Amino acid sequence: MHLRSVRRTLITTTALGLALASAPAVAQPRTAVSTNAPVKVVLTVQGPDGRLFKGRIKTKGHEVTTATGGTHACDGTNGGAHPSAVPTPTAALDDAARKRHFTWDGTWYASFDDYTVDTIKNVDGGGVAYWNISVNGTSIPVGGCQFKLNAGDKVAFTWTAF
Ligand code: B12
Repeated sequence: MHLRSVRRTLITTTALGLALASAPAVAQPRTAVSTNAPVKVVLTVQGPDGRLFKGRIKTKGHEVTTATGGTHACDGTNGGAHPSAVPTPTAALDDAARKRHFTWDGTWYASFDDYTVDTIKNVDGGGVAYWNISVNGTSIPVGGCQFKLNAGDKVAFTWTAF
């Protein structure tokens, strides 16, 4: 009786082990993956005396070069904001500048791993204002190379008095 019980337990355990080993892998839930595929956004540059630029720009995160700040990544990985490259506001400005042949300049701050955008089309803050960066009407809480853009976003660089 005792032997039969042990054998039954062994058979059940083996069968269970085999069933688990051959069970199909449990499907992983799909999570939103950040990609650096190009997105189209609407970029506006609003200066002190009116609009300096408005257009639809195809953009992705990329390395940028400024006269004052040098060459650095501007793809959302700045400051560890995103684990992989994504489109960003400052990269969108850079794409617009290259495609529509205007200039911008920015200072690199290693402490933030980001630029401040200081001059667009040779317009600076003149000590009384700065270039505010907003996306869909909201001022972004991080630098322009750290914020992730999505397709259709409205990106604005607005000359704003302190
Ligand atoms: C004052 C200030 C500003 C001033 C700086 C000029 C001035 N007249 O003083 C102005 C108004 C220009 C400014 C702008 C912005 N700022 Co600011 N600012 C500050 C603040 C309150 C104090 C900085 C300071 O004086 N430190 C003391 C001095 C001695 O140290 P410092 O290193 O020399 O300071 C310089 C830098 O901080 C730099 N700076 C200021 N803001 C930013 C933002 C970025 C992204 C970078 C790279 C550098 C930078 O300007 C300072 C003066 O030269 C900090 C908050 C804080 N408590 O640190 C936020 C702060 C640095 N700013 C911040 C942000 C997000 C911005 C903007 C991107 C906001 C926006 N949506 O437009 C813009 C920059 C836009 C652009 N053109 O690129 C964030 C940065 C967060 C991050 N991880 O990137 C902070 C930390 C506020 C926050 N959200 O918590 N800012």
